[in-house]
Amino acid sequence: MRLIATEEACSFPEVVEALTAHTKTNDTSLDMLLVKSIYGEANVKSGFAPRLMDFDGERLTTMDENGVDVHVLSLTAPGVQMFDADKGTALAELANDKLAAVKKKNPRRFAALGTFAPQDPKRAAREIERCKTLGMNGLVINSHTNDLYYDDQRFWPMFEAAEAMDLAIYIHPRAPSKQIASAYADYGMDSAMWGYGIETSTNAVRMIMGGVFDRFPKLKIVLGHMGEGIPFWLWRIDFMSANARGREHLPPMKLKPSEYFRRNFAITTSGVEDHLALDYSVKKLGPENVMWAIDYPYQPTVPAVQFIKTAPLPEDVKAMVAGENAARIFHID
Ligand code: 1WB
Ligand code: MN
Repeated sequence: MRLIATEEACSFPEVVEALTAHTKTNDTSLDMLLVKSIYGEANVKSGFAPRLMDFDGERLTTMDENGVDVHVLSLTAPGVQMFDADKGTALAELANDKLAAVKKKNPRRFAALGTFAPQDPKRAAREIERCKTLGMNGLVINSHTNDLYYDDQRFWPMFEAAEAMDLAIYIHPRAPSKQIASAYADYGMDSAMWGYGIETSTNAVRMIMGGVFDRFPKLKIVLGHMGEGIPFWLWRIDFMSANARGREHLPPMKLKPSEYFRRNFAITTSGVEDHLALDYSVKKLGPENVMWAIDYPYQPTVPAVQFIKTAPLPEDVKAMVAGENAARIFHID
Protein backbone atom coordinates (compact mmCIF):
# COMPACT_ATOMS: atom_id res chain seq x y z
CA MET A 1 0.00 0.00 0.00
CA ARG A 2 1.53 3.28 -1.17
CA LEU A 3 1.29 6.14 1.34
CA ILE A 4 0.97 9.56 -0.30
CA ALA A 5 0.41 12.35 2.21
CA THR A 6 -1.47 15.19 0.56
CA GLU A 7 -1.42 18.28 2.84
CA GLU A 8 2.21 18.58 3.83
CA ALA A 9 3.29 22.10 4.63
CA CYS A 10 6.49 23.82 3.64
CA SER A 11 7.98 27.26 3.29
CA PHE A 12 11.07 29.13 2.14
CA PRO A 13 13.28 31.73 3.84
CA GLU A 14 11.99 34.65 1.74
CA VAL A 15 8.35 33.87 2.60
CA VAL A 16 9.21 33.36 6.27
CA GLU A 17 11.06 36.72 6.32
CA ALA A 18 8.14 38.47 4.65
CA LEU A 19 5.70 37.03 7.21
CA THR A 20 7.98 38.01 10.10
CA ALA A 21 8.06 41.56 8.70
CA HIS A 22 4.28 41.40 8.35
CA THR A 23 3.86 40.65 12.06
CA LYS A 24 5.15 44.19 12.71
CA THR A 25 2.50 45.87 10.54
CA ASN A 26 -0.88 47.08 11.77
CA ASP A 27 -2.79 44.47 9.71
CA THR A 28 -5.86 43.68 11.80
CA SER A 29 -6.86 40.45 10.06
CA LEU A 30 -7.57 37.46 12.26
CA ASP A 31 -4.69 35.50 10.73
CA MET A 32 -2.30 37.73 12.69
CA LEU A 33 -2.91 35.66 15.85
CA LEU A 34 -1.54 32.46 14.32
CA VAL A 35 1.00 34.21 12.08
CA LYS A 36 2.53 36.01 15.08
CA SER A 37 2.73 32.75 17.01
CA ILE A 38 4.75 31.11 14.22
CA TYR A 39 6.61 34.00 12.55
CA GLY A 40 6.90 36.63 15.32
CA GLU A 41 10.52 37.64 15.99
CA ALA A 42 10.49 35.72 19.28
CA ASN A 43 9.17 32.46 17.77
CA VAL A 44 10.46 32.15 14.24
CA LYS A 45 13.79 30.46 15.08
CA SER A 46 12.10 27.61 16.95
CA GLY A 47 8.80 25.81 16.50
CA PHE A 48 7.32 25.24 13.08
CA ALA A 49 9.29 27.63 10.84
CA PRO A 50 12.55 25.63 10.68
CA ARG A 51 10.64 22.40 10.04
CA LEU A 52 8.63 24.03 7.25
CA MET A 53 11.88 24.90 5.43
CA ASP A 54 13.48 21.45 5.86
CA PHE A 55 13.45 19.06 2.91
CA ASP A 56 16.33 16.69 3.60
CA GLY A 57 16.56 16.37 7.39
CA GLU A 58 13.85 15.56 9.90
CA ARG A 59 11.11 15.57 7.23
CA LEU A 60 12.67 12.72 5.24
CA THR A 61 13.78 10.82 8.34
CA THR A 62 10.22 10.91 9.68
CA MET A 63 8.85 9.77 6.31
CA ASP A 64 11.38 6.90 6.20
CA GLU A 65 10.74 5.77 9.76
CA ASN A 66 7.00 5.62 9.14
CA GLY A 67 6.88 4.24 5.61
CA VAL A 68 5.48 7.44 4.10
CA ASP A 69 6.32 7.27 0.40
CA VAL A 70 5.48 10.80 -0.74
CA HIS A 71 4.82 14.24 0.75
CA VAL A 72 2.67 16.37 -1.54
CA LEU A 73 4.26 19.68 -0.52
CA SER A 74 2.39 22.97 -0.40
CA LEU A 75 3.39 26.45 0.73
CA THR A 76 1.85 26.75 4.17
CA ALA A 77 -1.06 28.97 5.19
CA PRO A 78 -1.66 31.88 4.79
CA GLY A 79 0.58 31.56 1.73
CA VAL A 80 1.11 34.89 0.00
CA GLN A 81 -2.43 36.12 0.60
CA MET A 82 -1.67 38.65 3.36
CA PHE A 83 0.60 40.71 1.09
CA ASP A 84 -0.32 43.30 -1.53
CA ALA A 85 -0.78 42.10 -5.10
CA ASP A 86 2.75 42.87 -6.31
CA LYS A 87 4.51 41.35 -3.35
CA GLY A 88 2.16 38.35 -3.27
CA THR A 89 2.63 37.67 -6.96
CA ALA A 90 6.43 37.95 -6.74
CA LEU A 91 6.63 35.70 -3.68
CA ALA A 92 4.38 33.10 -5.31
CA GLU A 93 6.70 32.98 -8.33
CA LEU A 94 9.75 32.67 -6.12
CA ALA A 95 8.16 29.96 -3.94
CA ASN A 96 7.11 28.01 -7.05
CA ASP A 97 10.63 28.11 -8.49
CA LYS A 98 12.06 26.86 -5.19
CA LEU A 99 9.41 24.20 -4.73
CA ALA A 100 9.95 22.91 -8.26
CA ALA A 101 13.67 22.61 -7.45
CA VAL A 102 12.91 20.65 -4.25
CA LYS A 103 10.77 18.23 -6.22
CA LYS A 104 13.34 17.92 -9.00
CA LYS A 105 16.02 17.02 -6.45
CA ASN A 106 13.92 14.22 -4.96
CA PRO A 107 11.10 13.36 -7.36
CA ARG A 108 10.40 9.94 -5.83
CA ARG A 109 9.58 11.39 -2.40
CA PHE A 110 8.09 14.81 -3.18
CA ALA A 111 5.19 16.01 -5.26
CA ALA A 112 4.32 19.71 -5.26
CA LEU A 113 1.35 22.05 -5.36
CA GLY A 114 2.16 25.42 -6.88
CA THR A 115 0.70 28.60 -5.48
CA PHE A 116 -0.50 31.93 -6.86
CA ALA A 117 -1.73 35.28 -5.60
CA PRO A 118 -5.50 35.71 -6.05
CA GLN A 119 -4.98 39.41 -5.20
CA ASP A 120 -4.30 39.77 -8.96
CA PRO A 121 -6.40 37.10 -10.70
CA LYS A 122 -5.03 37.78 -14.21
CA ARG A 123 -1.41 37.39 -13.17
CA ALA A 124 -2.51 34.42 -11.03
CA ALA A 125 -3.88 32.76 -14.16
CA ARG A 126 -0.52 33.21 -15.88
CA GLU A 127 1.28 31.76 -12.86
CA ILE A 128 -1.05 28.77 -12.95
CA GLU A 129 -0.02 28.16 -16.55
CA ARG A 130 3.63 28.48 -15.52
CA CYS A 131 3.00 25.96 -12.71
CA LYS A 132 2.11 23.41 -15.37
CA THR A 133 5.43 23.98 -17.15
CA LEU A 134 7.25 23.73 -13.79
CA GLY A 135 5.78 20.24 -13.42
CA MET A 136 3.52 21.05 -10.48
CA ASN A 137 1.06 18.32 -9.46
CA GLY A 138 -1.69 20.74 -8.51
CA LEU A 139 -2.24 24.11 -6.85
CA VAL A 140 -2.87 25.49 -3.38
CA ILE A 141 -4.48 28.65 -2.00
CA ASN A 142 -5.80 29.53 1.43
CA SER A 143 -9.51 30.42 1.52
CA HIS A 144 -10.48 34.08 1.28
CA THR A 145 -8.43 36.80 -0.39
CA ASN A 146 -8.75 40.34 0.95
CA ASP A 147 -11.98 39.12 2.60
CA LEU A 148 -13.52 38.12 -0.74
CA TYR A 149 -14.79 34.64 -1.65
CA TYR A 150 -14.38 32.72 -4.87
CA ASP A 151 -17.95 32.90 -6.11
CA ASP A 152 -16.85 36.47 -7.00
CA GLN A 153 -16.38 36.44 -10.76
CA ARG A 154 -13.31 38.65 -10.65
CA PHE A 155 -11.44 35.50 -9.50
CA TRP A 156 -12.73 33.24 -12.24
CA PRO A 157 -9.74 33.65 -14.61
CA MET A 158 -7.87 31.53 -12.03
CA PHE A 159 -10.41 28.75 -12.32
CA GLU A 160 -10.43 28.94 -16.09
CA ALA A 161 -6.64 28.46 -16.10
CA ALA A 162 -6.67 25.65 -13.51
CA GLU A 163 -9.35 23.78 -15.43
CA ALA A 164 -7.48 24.21 -18.72
CA MET A 165 -4.19 23.04 -17.15
CA ASP A 166 -5.91 20.09 -15.44
CA LEU A 167 -4.51 21.13 -12.05
CA ALA A 168 -6.64 20.53 -8.95
CA ILE A 169 -6.76 23.45 -6.51
CA TYR A 170 -6.36 22.59 -2.84
CA ILE A 171 -8.24 25.24 -0.89
CA HIS A 172 -6.50 25.17 2.47
CA PRO A 173 -7.91 27.14 5.41
CA ARG A 174 -6.88 30.50 6.77
CA ALA A 175 -8.55 32.43 9.59
CA PRO A 176 -12.09 33.78 9.06
CA SER A 177 -12.51 36.92 6.92
CA LYS A 178 -13.27 40.36 8.37
CA GLN A 179 -17.02 39.96 7.77
CA ILE A 180 -17.23 37.14 10.29
CA ALA A 181 -14.02 37.53 12.29
CA SER A 182 -15.36 38.88 15.58
CA ALA A 183 -17.25 35.69 16.43
CA TYR A 184 -14.01 33.71 16.12
CA ALA A 185 -11.62 36.09 17.87
CA ASP A 186 -11.72 34.45 21.34
CA TYR A 187 -10.78 31.11 22.87
CA GLY A 188 -8.48 30.15 20.00
CA MET A 189 -11.51 29.85 17.73
CA ASP A 190 -9.69 31.65 14.90
CA SER A 191 -7.53 28.57 14.48
CA ALA A 192 -7.60 25.02 13.15
CA MET A 193 -9.80 24.20 16.14
CA TRP A 194 -12.86 25.83 14.52
CA GLY A 195 -12.49 29.05 12.53
CA TYR A 196 -10.34 27.49 9.80
CA GLY A 197 -13.07 24.99 8.95
CA ILE A 198 -15.95 27.50 9.09
CA GLU A 199 -14.06 29.92 6.86
CA THR A 200 -13.13 27.33 4.26
CA SER A 201 -16.46 25.50 4.15
CA THR A 202 -18.23 28.85 3.73
CA ASN A 203 -15.98 29.64 0.78
CA ALA A 204 -16.65 26.24 -0.81
CA VAL A 205 -20.43 26.46 -0.39
CA ARG A 206 -20.35 29.98 -1.88
CA MET A 207 -18.51 28.56 -4.90
CA ILE A 208 -21.15 25.84 -5.35
CA MET A 209 -24.13 28.19 -4.90
CA GLY A 210 -22.46 30.90 -7.00
CA GLY A 211 -22.30 28.75 -10.12
CA VAL A 212 -18.53 28.21 -10.35
CA PHE A 213 -19.03 24.56 -11.31
CA ASP A 214 -21.63 25.20 -13.99
CA ARG A 215 -19.13 27.54 -15.63
CA PHE A 216 -16.10 25.23 -15.00
CA PRO A 217 -17.50 21.68 -14.95
CA LYS A 218 -14.06 20.02 -14.95
CA LEU A 219 -12.56 22.17 -12.18
CA LYS A 220 -11.33 20.02 -9.26
CA ILE A 221 -11.21 21.50 -5.75
CA VAL A 222 -9.61 19.66 -2.83
CA LEU A 223 -10.64 20.37 0.76
CA GLY A 224 -8.71 19.16 3.79
CA HIS A 225 -9.87 18.29 7.29
CA MET A 226 -12.39 15.67 6.13
CA GLY A 227 -13.97 18.14 3.75
CA GLU A 228 -14.19 20.90 6.37
CA GLY A 229 -17.42 19.36 7.68
CA ILE A 230 -19.30 19.64 4.37
CA PRO A 231 -19.90 15.88 3.89
CA PHE A 232 -21.96 15.89 7.07
CA TRP A 233 -24.05 18.84 5.80
CA LEU A 234 -24.78 17.64 2.25
CA TRP A 235 -28.23 16.24 2.89
CA ARG A 236 -29.34 19.45 4.54
CA ILE A 237 -27.75 21.71 1.92
CA ASP A 238 -29.59 19.78 -0.81
CA PHE A 239 -32.91 19.86 1.01
CA MET A 240 -32.80 23.50 2.01
CA SER A 241 -31.54 24.79 -1.32
CA ALA A 242 -34.30 22.93 -3.16
CA ASN A 243 -36.88 24.15 -0.70
CA ALA A 244 -35.71 27.72 -0.33
CA ARG A 245 -39.18 29.04 0.35
CA GLY A 246 -39.77 32.16 -1.70
CA ARG A 247 -36.10 33.02 -1.97
CA GLU A 248 -36.07 33.74 -5.70
CA HIS A 249 -32.57 35.24 -5.52
CA LEU A 250 -31.11 31.73 -5.22
CA PRO A 251 -29.38 31.05 -8.55
CA PRO A 252 -30.61 28.35 -10.92
CA MET A 253 -28.19 25.41 -10.81
CA LYS A 254 -27.89 22.43 -13.10
CA LEU A 255 -27.15 19.95 -10.31
CA LYS A 256 -27.86 19.51 -6.63
CA PRO A 257 -25.15 20.89 -4.31
CA SER A 258 -24.18 17.34 -3.31
CA GLU A 259 -23.80 16.39 -6.98
CA TYR A 260 -21.29 19.21 -7.52
CA PHE A 261 -19.52 18.15 -4.34
CA ARG A 262 -19.10 14.59 -5.60
CA ARG A 263 -18.15 15.66 -9.12
CA ASN A 264 -15.92 18.68 -8.49
CA PHE A 265 -14.42 18.11 -5.05
CA ALA A 266 -12.18 15.63 -3.34
CA ILE A 267 -11.39 15.72 0.37
CA THR A 268 -8.44 14.76 2.54
CA THR A 269 -8.22 13.36 6.04
CA SER A 270 -5.73 16.00 7.28
CA GLY A 271 -6.06 16.59 10.99
CA VAL A 272 -9.16 14.39 11.42
CA GLU A 273 -7.97 11.00 12.56
CA ASP A 274 -11.43 9.67 13.29
CA HIS A 275 -12.37 6.32 11.74
CA LEU A 276 -16.10 7.02 12.00
CA ALA A 277 -15.73 10.28 10.05
CA LEU A 278 -13.55 8.49 7.48
CA ASP A 279 -16.02 5.64 7.02
CA TYR A 280 -18.91 8.08 6.66
CA SER A 281 -17.03 10.27 4.15
CA VAL A 282 -15.97 7.30 2.02
CA LYS A 283 -19.58 6.07 1.91
CA LYS A 284 -21.05 9.54 1.37
CA LEU A 285 -18.64 10.77 -1.34
CA GLY A 286 -17.42 7.52 -2.85
CA PRO A 287 -14.04 5.84 -2.22
CA GLU A 288 -12.46 7.70 -5.15
CA ASN A 289 -12.95 11.09 -3.48
CA VAL A 290 -11.05 10.72 -0.20
CA MET A 291 -7.26 11.07 0.20
CA TRP A 292 -5.03 10.53 3.19
CA ALA A 293 -2.94 13.37 4.66
CA ILE A 294 -0.79 14.06 7.70
CA ASP A 295 -0.60 17.90 7.82
CA TYR A 296 3.12 17.76 8.63
CA PRO A 297 4.57 19.47 10.66
CA TYR A 298 1.41 20.63 12.43
CA GLN A 299 0.23 17.08 13.14
CA PRO A 300 2.44 14.17 14.21
CA THR A 301 3.21 11.47 11.63
CA VAL A 302 3.02 8.35 13.83
CA PRO A 303 -0.71 8.55 14.68
CA ALA A 304 -1.60 9.69 11.14
CA VAL A 305 0.02 6.55 9.70
CA GLN A 306 -1.55 4.40 12.41
CA PHE A 307 -4.93 5.95 11.53
CA ILE A 308 -4.82 4.88 7.89
CA LYS A 309 -3.18 1.49 8.53
CA THR A 310 -5.85 0.52 11.07
CA ALA A 311 -8.79 2.09 9.20
CA PRO A 312 -11.78 -0.30 9.12
CA LEU A 313 -12.06 -0.16 5.31
CA PRO A 314 -11.84 -2.95 2.72
CA GLU A 315 -8.19 -3.32 1.63
CA ASP A 316 -8.84 -2.07 -1.91
CA VAL A 317 -10.61 1.04 -0.63
CA LYS A 318 -7.87 1.64 1.93
CA ALA A 319 -5.24 1.58 -0.83
CA MET A 320 -7.27 4.15 -2.78
CA VAL A 321 -7.44 6.49 0.21
CA ALA A 322 -3.82 5.89 1.21
CA GLY A 323 -2.33 6.80 -2.15
CA GLU A 324 -4.08 5.72 -5.34
CA ASN A 325 -6.56 8.59 -5.37
CA ALA A 326 -3.79 11.12 -4.77
CA ALA A 327 -1.74 9.61 -7.60
CA ARG A 328 -4.71 10.04 -9.95
CA ILE A 329 -5.90 13.49 -8.81
CA PHE A 330 -2.40 14.98 -8.52
CA HIS A 331 -0.84 13.18 -11.52
CA ILE A 332 1.82 11.39 -9.47
CA ASP A 333 3.68 8.55 -11.28
C1 1WB B 1 -3.10 23.96 10.08
C2 1WB B 1 -2.83 23.97 11.43
C3 1WB B 1 -2.46 24.83 9.24
C4 1WB B 1 -1.93 24.90 11.94
C5 1WB B 1 -1.57 25.76 9.73
O1 1WB B 1 -1.00 26.62 8.87
C6 1WB B 1 -1.31 25.81 11.10
C7 1WB B 1 -4.08 23.01 9.55
C8 1WB B 1 -0.34 27.75 9.37
O2 1WB B 1 -4.85 22.44 10.35
O3 1WB B 1 -4.15 22.79 8.34
C9 1WB B 1 -1.66 24.95 13.38
O4 1WB B 1 -0.90 25.82 13.81
O5 1WB B 1 -2.19 24.08 14.09
MN1 MN C 1 -2.73 22.28 6.90
